[in-house]
Amino acid sequence: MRAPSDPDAAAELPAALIEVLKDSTEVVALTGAGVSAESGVPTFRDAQSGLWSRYRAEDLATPEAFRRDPALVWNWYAWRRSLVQAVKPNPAHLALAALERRISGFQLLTQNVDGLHRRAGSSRLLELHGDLFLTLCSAERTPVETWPEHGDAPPRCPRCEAPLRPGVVWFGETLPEPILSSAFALSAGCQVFLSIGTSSLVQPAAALPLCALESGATVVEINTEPTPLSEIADFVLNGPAGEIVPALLQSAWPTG
Ligand code: BV8
Repeated sequence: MRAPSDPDAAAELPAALIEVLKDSTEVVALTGAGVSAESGVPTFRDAQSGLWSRYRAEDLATPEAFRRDPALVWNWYAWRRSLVQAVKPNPAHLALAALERRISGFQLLTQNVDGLHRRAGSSRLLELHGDLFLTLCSAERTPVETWPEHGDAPPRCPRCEAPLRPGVVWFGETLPEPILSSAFALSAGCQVFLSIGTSSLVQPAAALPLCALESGATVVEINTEPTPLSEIADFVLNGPAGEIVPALLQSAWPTG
């Protein structure tokens, strides 16, 4: 099913989808960079801007890049933190936070590290790839809240002097176990799985909708472009998450 993007997105939603959603309480949503695009946060697929335009995100988000040039990688994350601090959650983030208040069995999984779901009010949230605003000692892997600023990039751990690193999961690093197994258990046990604003390319997150599908859930994809998931999802809603997610909330779960 495809609902073309439309100013009145609610009117375009397939009636069969609303029928399924309105009686569903066990709902899992997986979001990717596309859910933050309308807040002004560039997606991983977008070419990077300004002085970062000559780098590909996936080449910087690796332990190898950090080993090779820790200052470059530290400054890239500092740039991303300042960019995210200057923007705000968009209607898609806010609708997902409202959905959590309306159905007790709603659970949000995000690949994003920008913290915008939390700022929108989501709390039943698993951040699969970590958090831009968490800083770790690269040796101890423990959180570091404050550190003496000597102008170093990256700054040093106040406890052991090792370089500090962002608290995110880099390509080639494993996702934190309790979070990953919970994400698969939730996906296997849900009635509806919403895949929102993700290219469905990065593993193991991209396996979550397949796990839901194999367990009999209705899988809905919301994206402005087709992805590898589009061919197997039960419903594909083509359009911006900032329009479609609030329309889904209004049509399927209208009251709080
Ligand atoms: C791991 C944190 C064990 C850092 C990120 C199996 C097969 C093949 C490869 C692998 C595999 N298993 C592991 C790998 C390697 C790798 C991987 O998946 N590579 C890919 C590229 C093939 N995975 C890993 O390394 C993972 N670790 O599995 O450990 C292991 C290790 C090595 C080998 C084997 C096993 C760790 C992955 C986590 C990496 N960290 N982020 C940081 O942010 O700096 S991933 C990062 O990129 C994001 O978090 C995000 O997950 C991903 C980008 O994906 P999206 O979020 O989907 O964003 P993207 O830009 O791609 O797409 C945006 C979408 O939105 C588009 O579809 C667009 O159309 C849409 N859109 C745009 N605007 C809108 C919109 N939709 C709706 N509305 C709009 N307005």
